[in-house]
Amino acid sequence: MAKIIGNSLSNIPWQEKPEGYEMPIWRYKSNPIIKRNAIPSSNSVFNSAVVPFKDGYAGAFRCDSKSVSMDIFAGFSKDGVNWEIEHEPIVFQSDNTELLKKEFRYDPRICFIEDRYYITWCNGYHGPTIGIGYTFDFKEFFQMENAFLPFNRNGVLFPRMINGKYAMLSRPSDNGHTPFGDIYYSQSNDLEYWGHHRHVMATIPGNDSAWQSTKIGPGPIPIETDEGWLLIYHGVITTCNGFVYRMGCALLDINEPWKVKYRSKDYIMTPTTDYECIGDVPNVIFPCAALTDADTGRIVLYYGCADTVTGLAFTTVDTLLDYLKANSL
Ligand code: BMA
Repeated sequence: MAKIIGNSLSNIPWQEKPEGYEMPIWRYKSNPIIKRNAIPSSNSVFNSAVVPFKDGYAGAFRCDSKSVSMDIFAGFSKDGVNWEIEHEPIVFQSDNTELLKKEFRYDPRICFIEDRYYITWCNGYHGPTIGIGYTFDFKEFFQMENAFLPFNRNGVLFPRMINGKYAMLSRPSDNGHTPFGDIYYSQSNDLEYWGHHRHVMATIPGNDSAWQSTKIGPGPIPIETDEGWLLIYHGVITTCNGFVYRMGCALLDINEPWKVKYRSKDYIMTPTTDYECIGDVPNVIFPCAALTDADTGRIVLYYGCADTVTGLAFTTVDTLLDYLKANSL
């Protein structure tokens, strides 16, 4: 039995694995939990992040508007399934007005570190880069310096310092629908200046694990276990009809997370349902958040479906690690 290092969260959403189901991740039966028109202005609500907050949950939601501009909105839930999303986007405060200029904001992650909730997102500042801000209460939000120069996407913080430094995974990219991309690890003393970059994982060329041959990117905040950091990530293949986004996982060394102990050869989840295969961008599943319960080892994933709606899926730390070890590259 592997152990999740973290809090007990006995009230996370949960459904048992269906009888005879073979894959390591199973879907919530009433998916999608958030529909495309969840707020009056939205065209789509997907690729969103949630965390435990007070006696329920809070989140940062990617809502693309009916003019199809991308922004992030705060939301609240008692049960993690039924969400009330604010009708106006998050407004960040900063003393520096240059920072607040934005072309777009999308694909948020939320990470509680020490005393506050840090939000990272893909921030349009002369192209995509990693924005960072924080909140204590999901009412007031403060923006910090962008972590990197453009171009970068998928900034994902670790939930504690490692070797005395804050740590972040990211995926350097280009200014468009990037046709390449590996995962890197960066370190910081203050969450402002990032360096000591390490390469974590590359795409897999050729035919061996082709679902992750074009680009990969970190998903939810890495889950600390007694065997290492459990990272769930997305992997992309280029087909004659465009990109297909699937999910994989890896186990990273606990003290040197740029060292990969296991990495899934087979994907752990692939678009199969109507709401994953049909939408604004078909055949996309894109995980951005996980809730975990240390007592039971349960993991609840929040993932964007076809760039249109938001789904919920379940697994456990043992289910995922057993599958990973049996199917590692
Ligand atoms: C990526 C990001 C994601 C999106 C995905 C599939 O480049 O823009 O937000 O889900 O493409 O379209």
